[in-house]
Amino acid sequence: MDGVHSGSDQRHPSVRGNIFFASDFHLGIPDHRTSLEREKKIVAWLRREAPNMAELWLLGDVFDFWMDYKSVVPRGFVRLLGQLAELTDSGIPVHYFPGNHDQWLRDYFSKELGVVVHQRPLCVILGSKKFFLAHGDGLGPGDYGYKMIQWLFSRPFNRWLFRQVHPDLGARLARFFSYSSRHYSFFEEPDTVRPEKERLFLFCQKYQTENTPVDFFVFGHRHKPLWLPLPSGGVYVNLGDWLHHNSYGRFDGQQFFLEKYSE
Ligand SMILES: [Mn+2]
Repeated sequence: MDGVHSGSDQRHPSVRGNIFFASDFHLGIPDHRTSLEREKKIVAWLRREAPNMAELWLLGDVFDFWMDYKSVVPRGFVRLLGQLAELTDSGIPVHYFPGNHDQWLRDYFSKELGVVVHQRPLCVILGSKKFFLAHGDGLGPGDYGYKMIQWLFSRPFNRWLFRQVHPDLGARLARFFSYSSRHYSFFEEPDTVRPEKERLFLFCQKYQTENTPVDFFVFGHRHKPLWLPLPSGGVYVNLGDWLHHNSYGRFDGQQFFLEKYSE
């Protein structure tokens, strides 16, 4: 498949401890106080798991808006940023797939925080299982308007142009776009999930018939924790979000669990 890193599957033959997966924290919304409470909860969760954490995979939309300027860091989020640095400093690999809300990442996360940033979906073997990992936006059939906007946003010249806008104004513009996209992804589909209508489910089904099958497709983006076994084998897992569900994935090297954090 185009754009997937699968040529040289990274191999992590033995997993010591747990590999954690989470997405869609959307830090920054709906207001400072609520976002800060959520951030503290996420950090408490990471601290709790850290002693037994083999790896951490962040599957996008960690921030409702993130922009890597050349010399300016967006205000806020210091607790999470500090916690990520602490994890990588202690030798725990942290991976990050930018989502549609935090796609404007350049090298701050890799240089400053030691985080491995993945700009494309990734096929990877973890423990005894094969995983397909991505944020999940733009995959599956249809959705052409959205795909076109994402394509425009991904052009290096357009990104350069956006960085020329004053950060205060840039952040306001981004909040505007981010609102439209959030509105879109939250309300477009009904509450009950019908697999035959679920774009990512259709994507997984197609992928399984055209490629070496994988055991777990793990995505964010949908804001609904989902565990949907595929007819041709494997499971489509959606990590949910931390706006409503505080949900995350845990893989112990053999089995994958979809869990919820409670204090
Ligand atoms: Mn999201």
